[in-house]
Parts: sequence; structure tokens; C-alpha cells
Amino acid sequence: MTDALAQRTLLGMPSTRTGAQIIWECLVHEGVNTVFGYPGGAILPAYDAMLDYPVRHVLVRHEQGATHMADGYARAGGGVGVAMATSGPGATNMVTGIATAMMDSVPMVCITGQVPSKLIGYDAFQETDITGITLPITKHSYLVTRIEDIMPAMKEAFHLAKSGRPGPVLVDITKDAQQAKMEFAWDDTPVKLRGYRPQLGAAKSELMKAAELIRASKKPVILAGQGILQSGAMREVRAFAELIDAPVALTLLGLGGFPASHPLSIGMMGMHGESWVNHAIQEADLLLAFGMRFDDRVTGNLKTYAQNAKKIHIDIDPSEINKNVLADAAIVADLREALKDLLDVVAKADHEPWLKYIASMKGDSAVRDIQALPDSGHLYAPHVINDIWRITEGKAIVVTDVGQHQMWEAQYYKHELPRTLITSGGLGTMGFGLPAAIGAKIARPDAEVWAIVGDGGFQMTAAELTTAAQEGVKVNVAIINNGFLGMVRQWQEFFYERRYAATPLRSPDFVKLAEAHGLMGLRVEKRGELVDAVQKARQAEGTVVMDFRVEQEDSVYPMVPAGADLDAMIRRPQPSVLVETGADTI
Ligand SMILES: Cc1cc2nc3c(=O)[nH]c(=O)nc-3n(C[C@H](O)[C@H](O)[C@H](O)COP(=O)(O)OP(=O)(O)OC[C@H]3O[C@@H](n4cnc5c(N)ncnc54)[C@H](O)[C@@H]3O)c2cc1C
Ligand SMILES: Cc1ncc(C[n+]2csc(CCOP(=O)(O)OP(=O)(O)O)c2C)c(N)n1
Ligand SMILES: [Mg+2]
Repeated sequence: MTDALAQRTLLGMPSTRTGAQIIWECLVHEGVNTVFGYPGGAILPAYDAMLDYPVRHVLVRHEQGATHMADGYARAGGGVGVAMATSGPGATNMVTGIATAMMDSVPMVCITGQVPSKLIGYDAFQETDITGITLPITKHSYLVTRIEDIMPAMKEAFHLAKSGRPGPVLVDITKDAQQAKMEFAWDDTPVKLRGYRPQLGAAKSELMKAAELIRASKKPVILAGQGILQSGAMREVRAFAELIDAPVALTLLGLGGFPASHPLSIGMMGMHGESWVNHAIQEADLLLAFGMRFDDRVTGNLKTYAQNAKKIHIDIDPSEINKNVLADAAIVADLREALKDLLDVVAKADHEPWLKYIASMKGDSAVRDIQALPDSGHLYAPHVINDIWRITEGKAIVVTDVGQHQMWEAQYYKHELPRTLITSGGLGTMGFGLPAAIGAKIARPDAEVWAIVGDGGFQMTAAELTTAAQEGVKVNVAIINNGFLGMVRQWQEFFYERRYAATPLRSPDFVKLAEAHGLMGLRVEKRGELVDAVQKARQAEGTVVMDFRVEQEDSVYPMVPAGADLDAMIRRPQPSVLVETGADTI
């Protein structure tokens, strides 16, 4: 830090600042060291001031990329991601990324420039009502028109983004507010907002109700969601599951919150979850929902969902309780705190018969014994993902895009550690994978980061390859290239008589595309070439793009059709090239 900078950022020292400088003062005080963004007229004062502050700016190629990078950065590192853009088209380009973060409760602060306050409402050049547009997809948003409101808005934005149920907050700052000057001193008194008290403790009466339900249960299932990661409750969930000897099923966003190799882990639930997991949920007498929101991809038909089970729901957001599934005991609290309390009042239990029964259901189910499969000359996406899992020893951070490859990742990459799967669950945003992987790598430079993407989704934000090249960020990009918008093709195969409308997909030569960016490109067409190529990519210095030419018309099994009963799963037709057995030989 230069002397001039040190002076500017001295705590509590009054000095004259522009609004633009105050933005950076606030960011530095909030501990931000990286901002993902793209400049333009209305945010130019802030960009000019940026040069004097110790913050890395990552120049993206599209503002959607900035929001996904900030999102990946937050999910991988656990902090708040920050994205910046100009007014009008810059701000509207952020909308998809903001909605993605909102649906998956990701802490993010987006700063946009706005036209001068006097011009608001006059259709000024690049004027858009971005606070209006993003009202339903932000946790909160601010339109700041006066310099003296910048610091309070920024402080509140960070507080809101990361406290309680996290989420994205937008701060839209007019150009004149950025250009104005005032005496400034950082105020480090904690933010207090009337009516916003997210850290509620567990009510004693509900805790006791929950303890009684647990005591009476013979067939419990823990439903482990993303709230585990958000509250940092991995250790408590594990201690709790071991104490009451209950199997743990995970949501897509919960994967990594409980180690896949733990004997009590039974796998993913829901539309593309393991069949025995969905059956166990339907037969359970008690569901313990830990930081999960009973998404429709998880429950299937609500009318027939786990009808014999009592439900204990622990969630920090009271609006989630009784939203989709009625709770018999509802604990509105931070999961980690609630589990600490519950651990004190719950007795040790033994559910061996129930666990054995669930294990027996694997016999005719879909643990996919793909490693034992003789090489038929075909390359299947599960091969690719399972080999990446084996080679990286399950320790990489994997960021996916959206589609079939995303589901195969969830099924074939076994996550042991929290924050090692980053994926757009709620919004299902294609184009998320590559930029979010870049953000994840910047947050965790020590980690090996893979982007597993489809040929369709990759093309939505492929321009961010240049960002990776310019920033010297290494991610390994595995394109699961099936020549189709595969997940939609699968729905057409199952539900639209194979009428493949607008799903066959032509792509550029991905190897040449990589090379045009000065990056390494590799093509893999046979299973025998897979391992060497993956190793080569890992050893290469920069970002590598791998074009895996996989079987074109394979489908993800099992599948619960949308709205069907959770145990009404479509299974892989037999005989099949991919064998499903109960034995996982890996
Ligand atoms: C193609 C596709 C297929 C999919 N298929 C499946 C599938 O088969 N199975 C599946 O599971 N998902 C699937 N999904 C994802 C699904 O849509 C949801 O995103 C996912 O199920 C949500 O998981 P969650 O409830 O754990 O996480 P979130 O939606 O993030 O909810 C987390 C919950 O935890 C709470 N919380 C946050 N912090 C705390 C805290 N500190 N303490 C307590 N509670 C807290 C929040 O309030 C929230 O209610 C699919 C998505 C796509 C795109
Ligand atoms: C932005 C966006 N547009 C459309 C969709 C609908 N959609 C979901 S999966 C999918 C196909 C994805 O194709 P691809 O990226 O090739 O992945 P694959 O399913 O083939 O693995 C589409 C179009 C979406 N989720 N997001
Ligand atoms: Mg595809």
C-alpha cells in the first residue's frame, strides 16, 4: 500500500473524499480484494478512483460473466463476491447472474453506476431502472443519489448479503454522487437494521418436540442441504448423524456438506437422485431437513411425498417453514447453533435394521459399475466424470454448467469436502460454469478447479476464456460434447416422441477455439485416451479446454418425471451398454 493510500484508508481519519473513493474505501474496509467488472460512462468515476486502491479488478467480457465469477468466488471461498458494471446495458447484463445468486442464496454485492440524479426519469443515455428490475431477485437494493448515503448503503449491503440467509444486494450509485466530495471517516459501528434480526435462536419448545420425534423414530432420514455449508455445520451434522445413527441423503446443493465416503451417506435425492434414496425417503417415518428447502426437484409430487414421515425442519429463513412441506417441529435458527442445542438433548440411537434395509435396496439399483465395464469403444459422459473424480482423488473444486453433464457430475464425482461442488441449482443457469470456475479459482488459488460444462452452456459464456487467459487463471474445462442440448433432448426423447426440435447443436472446433485464445486444447474421442489427456491438462500451466466427444443420445437415469411421485422413477432400459449393478467396485 502506498503512503497516499495508507492515508486515505486510515481508520477514522477525517479527510476529503469523492464518492467514487468512498466506494473503494468501503470495499477495502469490508475486506474485499477482488472485484469482477466492466467499465462504462456512469461508473467511470469509480473506475478512475480504483487505481489508488489495493483491489484486483478482473475485466470480464460480459457483465453476466462478472456476476457468475463473483458467485463462484463467494461459493468457493465463503466470502462475499463483488461485481461492478455501468448503467443501462451493463446493469441489465447482470440480471441473470443476480437471479442465479438469489435462487441459491449466494452472498454477493453488485455495484452499478447510474445516470446523474437530475436526469433520472428523463430517459437519459443508458438510463435503466435497475433497482426496479432487480427488486424481486435481490435480497435488497439501493438507489444512492447523494454522496453521504454511499457508506451507509455499502455497509448495509455487505451486512445483508452475508447475514442470515445470504443473497445478492445491488447498490446503484448516480454519477453525481460518485463525483461529489465530502469529509469522510470510516464508521465501524456494526450495522443495525430495524426489523431485520436473522440470527434467531432455536425455540426450546420446538427443540423438545424435535427430540421426542427423533426418540420415537425407527426409520429416520436426514435431508442435508446447502444450509450446512452456509452455516459451516459439517462437523455438527456428522456428529448428529452418528449419534442418532441416521442415513444422510443430500440435495444437489448439499453435496460436499457430508462426506460421500461416510458409511451413513446414502447419496443424492430427487429427480436424478439414487433410486434407493428416493425409496428410503418415501418409506421413512421421520425426515430431518437440515438447511434445505424442499425444492420441487427434490420432492416430486407433494401430495404423495413421504406421507408416513413426521418432519423436522431447521432453516434460518422462517418463510421456508411450511412453504412446501408441513413441519411437525420447526426450528428457525442457524443450523449449526440449532444442532449444538439438539446434540445436548438427543439420546444415542441404533438404526441398524433400517440402514441394512436401505443398503439392500441398492441391489437392484443404479450404483453404476462403470469402471468394470469393458471398453466398448464408446465414450460415455459418466466415464469422463468418474475418471476425473478418480484422478483428482475427489479433491478438486468442480464447477458445472446446467444439463445432463451437471447431473452426471452429481452422480459420478463423489464429493468429500464442503464447497467443492459449485452449480446453479435453483435457476439452472446455462453459461454459469466457465465464469463461476474462474471466480472459484481466484478465491481458491491453491485448489485444482474443473469446469464441467455442456457444449451448449459453454458456448453461452465462452468469451470468458479470454478473461482466464488475460488474468492468468488456470481452470480445466471439460466440455461434455454430445452434439445436443442434451437435457432438453432427453425430455424430448421421453415425453415428446423423440421430436428433436431445436436441440441438435453444432459447435465450433473447441480445440482451435482454445488455441485462438493462446490456450491448450485437447480432444478425447475414446475411453483409452481419457486418463492421459486429463493428466496432460492438469500439468499444463494455463487454462485447458478439453473436448470430450461423448455418446450423443445417452440419458440421465434414474429420472422422476416432473411432478410425478418421488418413487416413480424412469430407469435405464435393459439390456444396456452401461451396466447398473449393486456393486461399486471403485
Ligand atoms: C437440471 C437440474 C436438475 C436438478 N435435479 C436435482 C435433483 O435431482 N436433486 C436435487 O437435490 N436437486 C436437483 N436440482 C437442484 C434443485 O433445483 C435445487 O436447487 C436444490 O435441490 C436446492 O437444494 P437446497 O434446498 O439444499 O439448497 P438451497 O436452495 O440453497 O436452500 C438452502 C436452504 O438452507 C437455508 N439456510 C441457509 N443458510 C442457513 C443457515 N445458516 N442455517 C440454516 N439454514 C440455512 C436457506 O434458508 C434455504 O432454505 C436440479 C437442478 C437442475 C438445474
Ligand atoms: C440460460 C438457459 N437457457 C435454457 C435453459 C434450458 N436448458 C436446460 S438444460 C439445457 C441443455 C443444455 O445443453 P448442454 O449445455 O449441451 O448440456 P447437456 O445437457 O448436453 O449436458 C437447456 C437448453 C437453461 N437451463 N438455461
Ligand atoms: Mg450437450
